Amino acid sequence: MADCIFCRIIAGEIPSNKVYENEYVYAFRDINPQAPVHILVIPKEHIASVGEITPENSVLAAKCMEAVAEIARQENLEGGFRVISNCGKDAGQTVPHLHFHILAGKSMGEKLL
Ligand code: DGP
Repeated sequence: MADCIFCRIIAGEIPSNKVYENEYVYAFRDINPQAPVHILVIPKEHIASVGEITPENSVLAAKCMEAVAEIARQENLEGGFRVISNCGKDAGQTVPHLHFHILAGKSMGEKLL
């Protein structure tokens, strides 16, 4: 989508700090990190959010999860990491292109909020 920031990052029109890439997935460091390690994993095909995952496109969500595991190995996140996907207004989603935040590098405790 021409007006999607993350589609433009995938296309190389907006610079990003790439962490990982394969045929289906692109991953890069968040511009506004909220943990010492903060990586965004996105499908190369535009899907607006988790709420738009269907039987036809769910393989791309699975590819994102495979990439999360690969990135965790690559970035040596043996201490653990958190994966978050904000979906819609109440969750604070600001970019309407499916993305999974990988947060790591500090102890986050047991509570999610
Ligand atoms: P969310 O609130 O879940 O929609 O998170 C969107 C994230 O995307 C937010 O943490 C900041 C990040 N972000 C937005 N624009 C850019 C950008 O142009 N480059 C990078 N690297 N990250 C961005």
